[in-house]
Amino acid sequence: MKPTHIEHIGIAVSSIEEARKYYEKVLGLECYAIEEVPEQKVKTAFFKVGNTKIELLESTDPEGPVGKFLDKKGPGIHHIAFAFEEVAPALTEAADHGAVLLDSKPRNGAEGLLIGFLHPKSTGGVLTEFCGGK
Ligand code: CMX
Repeated sequence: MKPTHIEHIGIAVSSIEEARKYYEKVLGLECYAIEEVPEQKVKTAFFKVGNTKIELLESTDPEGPVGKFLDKKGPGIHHIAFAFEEVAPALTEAADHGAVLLDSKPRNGAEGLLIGFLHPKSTGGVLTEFCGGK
């Protein structure tokens, strides 16, 4: 099962208010949504670039996934998200090929999409998200 496109690239930032200046002033992109996701312990800001989005991720808790990432690696690319027509079979197929699932079945993510993460140790060091429908 092939992804249809890169849905978004997640970028860990220390502060959305600071980081958004680059995307808005240098790249000329428009922030179309800012949303807190308490269960992920992040605040997010979204920008569209064609069919793909940039998701800025600011931590709301040092013990959350982005808080720990920032502490260890500093700001930078946190994850890449691939879009699939159907997420559940894509996750099953990835697991059959040796990927380690952080979500054994899809859960609800932003913008009404289903999402599931793959452990970076099983994807060449890149935290990977599958997202899409069904
Ligand atoms: N990219 C690449 N490697 C990463 C990583 C990332 N984003 N986050 C952690 N790692 C590495 C760690 O550096 C560590 O490497 P070493 O063993 O070489 O030191 C390894 O993965 C395992 O780290 P860990 O300490 O066992 O695990 P963590 O507690 O840091 O958790 C992870 C890592 C990926 C399991 C966790 O962050 C996770 O479950 N992520 C999925 C959910 C998520 O990231 N949510 C935030 C975004 C939500 C959104 O987009 O809305």
